Amino acid sequence: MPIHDDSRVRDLYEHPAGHDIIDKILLQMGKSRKWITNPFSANLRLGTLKRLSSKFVGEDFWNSIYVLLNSGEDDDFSVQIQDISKEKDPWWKEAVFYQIYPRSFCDANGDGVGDLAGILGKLDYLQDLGVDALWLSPVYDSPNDDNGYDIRDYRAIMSEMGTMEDFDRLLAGLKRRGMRLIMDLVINHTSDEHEWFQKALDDPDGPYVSYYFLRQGTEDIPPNNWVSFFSGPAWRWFPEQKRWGLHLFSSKQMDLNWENEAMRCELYEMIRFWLEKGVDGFRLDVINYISKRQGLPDGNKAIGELMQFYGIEHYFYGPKLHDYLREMRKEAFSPYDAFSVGETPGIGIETGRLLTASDRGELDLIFNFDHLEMPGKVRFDRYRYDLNYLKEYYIEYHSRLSDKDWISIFWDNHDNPHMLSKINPDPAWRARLAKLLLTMQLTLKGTVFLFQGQELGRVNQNFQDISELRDIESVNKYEELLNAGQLRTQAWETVLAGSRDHARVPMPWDESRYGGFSTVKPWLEGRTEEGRSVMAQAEDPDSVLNYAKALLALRKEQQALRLGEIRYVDQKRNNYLAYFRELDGVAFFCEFNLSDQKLPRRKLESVQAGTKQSRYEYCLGNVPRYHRVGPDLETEYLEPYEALVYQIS
Ligand code: ISL
Ligand code: CA
Repeated sequence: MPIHDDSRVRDLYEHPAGHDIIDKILLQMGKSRKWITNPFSANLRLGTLKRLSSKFVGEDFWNSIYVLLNSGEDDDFSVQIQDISKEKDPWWKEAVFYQIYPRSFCDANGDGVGDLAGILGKLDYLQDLGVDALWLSPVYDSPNDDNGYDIRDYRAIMSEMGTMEDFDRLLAGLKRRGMRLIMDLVINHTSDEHEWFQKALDDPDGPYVSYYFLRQGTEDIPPNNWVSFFSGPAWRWFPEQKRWGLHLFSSKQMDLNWENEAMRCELYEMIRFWLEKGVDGFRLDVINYISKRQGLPDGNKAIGELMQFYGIEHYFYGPKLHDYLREMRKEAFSPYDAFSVGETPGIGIETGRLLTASDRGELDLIFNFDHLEMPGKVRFDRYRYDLNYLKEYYIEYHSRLSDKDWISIFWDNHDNPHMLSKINPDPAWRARLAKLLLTMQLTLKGTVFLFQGQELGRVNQNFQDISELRDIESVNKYEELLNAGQLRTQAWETVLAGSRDHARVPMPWDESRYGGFSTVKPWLEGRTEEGRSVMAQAEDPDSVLNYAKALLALRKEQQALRLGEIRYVDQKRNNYLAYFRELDGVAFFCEFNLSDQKLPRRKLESVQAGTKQSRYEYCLGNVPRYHRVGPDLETEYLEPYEALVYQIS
């Protein structure tokens, strides 16, 4: 249904993309959904709202939103596509993935950079931990302007990572252990050193020019006002060619033009090359950015200010996104029954469902990022994250899903400081909180993606100075803040709060000088902490590592924890999270204290509503005192950050 001035706010909120945009705006402003859902607002004509808000955002704001909403071709759930996965519960729904950031995992040849041979040497560790599949951040040939997210050659291995033989050995090692592998597919952009881009520069009339966005012009005015995620304009001037090239990320990451069919075909062929080798699927980098609005119009000012990036409304959910994804699935993924998880910054619940519903033939899963920061906050803010928000996020998310939807569950990745540190950096709670987060992650309903080191309860680093950071985003941002007139101390505070390098410091394997990661100074140094290494934790029965193993083993044993329905109880109670997971008569009860204070506990009967069984058997918890069955469970308090899992019979 088209959205126009005569539509009501209610209509807008019923439109999938409209819903997500409103949610995003509210989130960004730190406002509650009640702003929109109360009957007065819901009934408001958009034309009226436009008039009322014109003073703040200008008329253009609403026109930009209309364009965005009315350009999607299939924005409803009625489109049902061929190519439905045959299985009702494919393997990836039950899997626990483990993300490896290869530069920082293990360095086998002593040059300070992690490599494939290093990963190969740790496969027993990973199998023993109990994960089912690995996701490798990029290991392709790259000049490493953005640590491999700038690919020079999709079919070659980065020299620092090793060789194709190392890769084949790694894949074989995984298969032998019954584990799977997904790779990182970065196809929104390539390195400027990629052969295609080089050819585009060399031959201004040749076929490769339209593989990218290269626009003729003059040096003083870029083609539009879009900005890069890594600071500055999204356009780079090529003086020899007198052309501007679009790059949403670093100036060495040139955006590919997906309108070009030949380019798309080459990508699909490359995907098949890896699937032929036997990889099980891909994580697709910023895949929702691949379709840019025709003509690349200027970004709306109000939207730009609100979202902090100009131009975003023209590509975060572009007009041909669904078409491209379907084509790619058909041409490359389906023939191999390969798995896909899209990294989709800015995509909300409803648009996410459109991208992943099992009968739409697009992606299998996405990463939705709305839970990583509290409403009104961005990654570079320093604040305490309230776990009650995480709870509300999942209650809402799960309530919106149908049988055709499935979601991913993750707290950490290579682009974010650790969730644990945001919630409570006090070292006294570190191990307990790490265990609580793992317990939630492994018992909520969805596919789990762990990030390396989560099993150790890793936290943010106390980097001292910008010279210690390596990430291009951090380095550019610091520069940008100084140029904008901030003091060094101020700029540093900001960068330190949000730097992606917190997640990228090397894994600590043992207690030696460089943590057993390498024999020499690593490419990015973290502080060594006594007793936190894999080796030390393996020996400590109460360690986060051993807890993680027990939890993974429990999940592996219990189908109800993987596929079971989720039913939240006592939802309104602050600082308290509780839910049942149920499948074929097997039930689990998970209970959490989300605060650092003791929480008076309800009698179990009061939360049992709807469950006939009554015997609660303790399975696991992060406070060692509930090793009992039956009425003893009715202890009066939950300890700070306590997490408990019971089986009910
Ligand atoms: O860190 C961010 C920039 O502010 C995120 O928005 C991040 O860039 C975004 O989630 C996309 O991330 C992915 O693509 C980037 C790469 O740098 C990230 O490491 C990758 O995960 C460009 O390829
Ligand atoms: Ca190395």
